[in-house]
Amino acid sequence: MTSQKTLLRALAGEVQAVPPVWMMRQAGRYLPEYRATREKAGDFLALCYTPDLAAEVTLQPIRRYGFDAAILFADILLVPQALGADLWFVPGEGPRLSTVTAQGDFDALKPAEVVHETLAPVYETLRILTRELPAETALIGFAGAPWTVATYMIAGQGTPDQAPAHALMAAQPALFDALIARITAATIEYLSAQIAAGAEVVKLFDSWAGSLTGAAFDRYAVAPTAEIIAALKVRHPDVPVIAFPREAGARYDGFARATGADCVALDNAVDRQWAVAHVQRDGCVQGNLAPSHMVTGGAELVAETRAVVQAFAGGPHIFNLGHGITPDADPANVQLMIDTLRGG
Ligand code: 1CP
Repeated sequence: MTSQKTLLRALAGEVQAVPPVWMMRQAGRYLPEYRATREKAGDFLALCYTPDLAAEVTLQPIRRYGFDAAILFADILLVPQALGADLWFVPGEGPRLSTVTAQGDFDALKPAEVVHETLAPVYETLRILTRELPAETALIGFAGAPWTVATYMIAGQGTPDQAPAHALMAAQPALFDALIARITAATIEYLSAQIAAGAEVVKLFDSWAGSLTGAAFDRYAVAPTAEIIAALKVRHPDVPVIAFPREAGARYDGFARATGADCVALDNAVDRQWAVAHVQRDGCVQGNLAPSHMVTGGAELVAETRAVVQAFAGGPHIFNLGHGITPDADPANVQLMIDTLRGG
């Protein structure tokens, strides 16, 4: 039976006159109601681990804009925490973690099977959402891809060039491979449990895939993603997977075929005509509108929204940004984008 959910239809390959729409980071600091709930929670991690509040912020952008999909409110760094890393957020700066740079650090990590002990509240958030979402809204679960999660576990924070992770890869390849394998196994556990709790689609965020080149891209962006998708497809063959190898450039070509992803999310650096010929030929694509338009708005936002829709109109397409919406975005611009999409 064809789903009434437009997002699931696009993921099944259907070409729709009006593409389904959602936004990366749609629950976030640009929304006053998010800031109010976050204040109530205390800090960011408390928000992630309090199911009622995490479900509330997931629902806020659905109520305000009627997006075609809701994305679970959580963070990719909950998996390292579930594996035993210390995790905290420095206000105004970002995440901090205890690091994995020596065999002893790795040996202290927990096995993949026990991540559910820490992540159980996330599954409860999904169960709440399955009850509270409108019937036409799809529910997306997610995790970080192993390479991106590893960059944080090795450096202990975000790093523009991921240099510490590249250094460990070169200096201690066996340790690096073991870490990727542990994250891969934990991610299979985590996403399987998200699906069991109600996620209808899952997305893998490989935000730092762009710093992998050549054989390293195959080994650490393609292979772990393919392994996770293959394992999920055994357990849940009907649940589509979106992969986001951000800034992969020419390596977007063939990524869906090499990994088994049902949809590939495009960052805003990808040329649209190129993507039609080299990525959309393999199936559904998502994304590409530059998040900066949500700050600047106006005629340019309208024109770019139409350009994205027109470029991808010949195949299955999910409208989205090329990366997350930023805290300085104007909520009115999001409405303008949606009116442009749905109103013509
Ligand atoms: O201050 C706040 O309120 C926290 C800001 C914030 C938010 C809203 C962080 C901290 N995480 C999140 C939620 C989040 N993170 C979601 C929720 C669903 C959504 O609405 O999209 C998702 C999918 C993520 C994924 C995530 N976290 C990624 C991958 C996607 C991407 O943006 O590239 C990454 C790299 C993270 C790590 C992270 N968490 C938070 C920050 C500030 C960062 C980035 C740190 C860095 O710059 O390296």
